[in-house]
Amino acid sequence: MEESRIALPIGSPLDRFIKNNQDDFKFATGELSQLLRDIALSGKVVNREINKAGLMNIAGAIGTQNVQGEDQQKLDVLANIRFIRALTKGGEVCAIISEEEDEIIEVGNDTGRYVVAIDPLDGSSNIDVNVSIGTIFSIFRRKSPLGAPIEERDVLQKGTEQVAAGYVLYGSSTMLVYTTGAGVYGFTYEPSLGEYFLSHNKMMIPEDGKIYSINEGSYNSFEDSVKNYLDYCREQNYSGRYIGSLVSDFHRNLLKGGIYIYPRTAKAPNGKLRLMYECNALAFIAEQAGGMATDGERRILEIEPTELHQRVPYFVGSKNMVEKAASYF
Ligand code: P6P
Repeated sequence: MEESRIALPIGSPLDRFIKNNQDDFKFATGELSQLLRDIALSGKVVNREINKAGLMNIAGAIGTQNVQGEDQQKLDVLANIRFIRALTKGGEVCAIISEEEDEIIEVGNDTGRYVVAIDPLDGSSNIDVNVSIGTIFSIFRRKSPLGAPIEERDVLQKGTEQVAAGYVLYGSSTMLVYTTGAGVYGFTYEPSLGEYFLSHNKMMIPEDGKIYSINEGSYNSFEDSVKNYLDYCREQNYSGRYIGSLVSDFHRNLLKGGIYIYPRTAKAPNGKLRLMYECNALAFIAEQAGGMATDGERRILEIEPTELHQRVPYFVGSKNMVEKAASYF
């Protein structure tokens, strides 16, 4: 096999890619570069800590619960600290909302023009069993004037107001996938060089797929519309693939085609996933890649948030599959 087929040319490093595509970001390129650099750097640090979790006493729960009432894992707390510290030091952010924090974090940068909504480490209960996990982030512009106190309208913004969004996937390789509204780009981290390199240019999700991701253990409490769609998936001989880590399931479906569903259940009457720092970001990515994201009836990006940790039912992935699922509502 000639060398070129196994030694693929290395893609652009992240910084150079952002500079080369500056027209894609309607605000100052330097601000986006700094924001993505802060997130990318935190991703490198968290990646290192995840890779050593088995060797250092940082796996497992720490005995506290977050605002969601979920047991906090040591790496949840560590990742939360890393991202908040990096975004604060970067100077571009004025406020952060995080899955791990009850309230809005005002970072004290009065000149910061951006607000970041983040799930520092989604799927963290999988850390102890060495299953891939991820960080999910959304970036908004603040609405209130620079220097003025942070207002609720700065953080509770519809998904359509996102200026950028993405995720870091700590998998067999660590990847940063993001969009600024001009397509979806995937960067693979090369630890030996400490750089992310473009590996997936202009990612597009297949319009159709044969993979559905849902926790069928909750089948008995699903609405009939969801049960009817699952019956359809079985009739079509689709494959059920559910890692229990949203970013991993989403990323596989983005590459191969598929649908991820977290519907209303008895335990989660409004669904489990959070609008502000899980659903909006992946909905933005999905739509930019030609896919769709709804709560079964409404476009996710159009949902007006009413509270920081609001949950919504979630259907995201290949356009034709999400439309088919929605046809049962
Ligand atoms: P369940 C992880 O806690 C998470 O937020 C997603 O990453 C994942 O898809 C889902 O919840 C798993 O939830 O109820 O199926 O265990």
